[in-house]
Amino acid sequence: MKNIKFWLLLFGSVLGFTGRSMAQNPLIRDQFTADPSARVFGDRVYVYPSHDIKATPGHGRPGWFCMEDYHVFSSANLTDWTDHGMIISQTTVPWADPASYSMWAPDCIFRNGKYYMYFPTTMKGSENGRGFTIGVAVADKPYGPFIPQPEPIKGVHGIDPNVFIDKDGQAYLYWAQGNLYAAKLNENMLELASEPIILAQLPDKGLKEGPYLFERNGIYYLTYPHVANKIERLEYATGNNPMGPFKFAGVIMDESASGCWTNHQSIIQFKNQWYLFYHNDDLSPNFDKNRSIRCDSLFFNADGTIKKVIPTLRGVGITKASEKIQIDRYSDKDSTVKISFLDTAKRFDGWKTTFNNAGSWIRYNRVDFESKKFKELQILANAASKATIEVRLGDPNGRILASANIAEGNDWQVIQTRLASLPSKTANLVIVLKSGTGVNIDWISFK
Ligand code: FUB
Repeated sequence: MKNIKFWLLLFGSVLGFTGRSMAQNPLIRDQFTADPSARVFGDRVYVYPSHDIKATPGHGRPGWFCMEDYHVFSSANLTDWTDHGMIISQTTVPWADPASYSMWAPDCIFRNGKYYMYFPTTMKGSENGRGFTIGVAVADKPYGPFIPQPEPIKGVHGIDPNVFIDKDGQAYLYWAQGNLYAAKLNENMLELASEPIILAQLPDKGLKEGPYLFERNGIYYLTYPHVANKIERLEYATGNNPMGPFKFAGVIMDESASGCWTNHQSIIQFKNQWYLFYHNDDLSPNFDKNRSIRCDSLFFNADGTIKKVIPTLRGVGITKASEKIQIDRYSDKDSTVKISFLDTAKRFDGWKTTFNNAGSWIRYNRVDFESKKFKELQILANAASKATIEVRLGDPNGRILASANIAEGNDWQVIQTRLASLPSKTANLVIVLKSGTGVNIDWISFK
């Protein structure tokens, strides 16, 4: 068994697998992912998330987080994501309990030609999977193969490791155990170089975890999820030193509207834009321990404070007009348009959009027409009554690009219709129900 895992790890890290991943939220649609730690390495963004799975009898604790390994994902454009496969498993870390299913939020950083991945889990022999500690695995490439160190980092007890290297080369390790902790790291990145301190002057009530520190224009931003009310929201505090003191500065993202109890963030700048990576329970709305990672743009005010990020389904990527455009990952819609799973028993299949009222609309931004001479619109749809759908440019009264008639029937049909006009470059599309009712759309596409 150990050998099979080893070859899978090596095979995955060398070849890279492309899973179903999209230019919208959630980013990954063929497995559960959480706690995204995003990093810019070279000209790509790498995301190191937790990998939620469902506990099964004898494997993990039912009703609780269950994670046995890590995958890493990368993208050059935040649209097309490559799943590089499994990079660390609980069965290949010498000191870890191979059956604890508690490989929680990780992080990864580059130094002196090596990639250091930090991850929390429980030790062999620990009682009931309690008592997290943090280990390191080292690789020559951001996607592995990662070789775990024989022992965890001495003197660290907790979860959610995060590493920051300051301009002077000093590295710091942050982690959580009810409170947020920090210590300097040795040059070798494998040992503490100072006694851990508790990062004070944050809100003193309510669980805080998931520290993630970054620096911008001399300000050190300590970001963290905090249970200020009933579930976690993302907050930040600022200081002028990586070890603090940090002063509470505001909320980055409010509590999830869906009620997902946890959230967990990382913030990066990529090609002159700042991004917030976080998670929600998109693919598992009834069990918030099977989460999915997301990404939205983040902006600063002139004084360096962070503008609150409103979570979106549209996310940050560009969608090509020739692809299946999943309009259920909309930018805006009127309140009568409903989104639901195509099949609640197969949620990884995705969602559909339902229109019931003439005039109702949904907008999907940033579709790239690649200056191509598309001739036809295709729509995968079904309808409770004969209906007409229009695709317009920019707003519900914008220029008509195409108009499609959908016959009555439960079966999904691909409707093809000639285009009336065509945008030349990136456009925002508005899909409007002209007449009819009970119209479901899976996707639209230009040919
Ligand atoms: O994913 C397990 C735990 O949930 C993480 O370590 C926390 O940050 C929370 O997201």
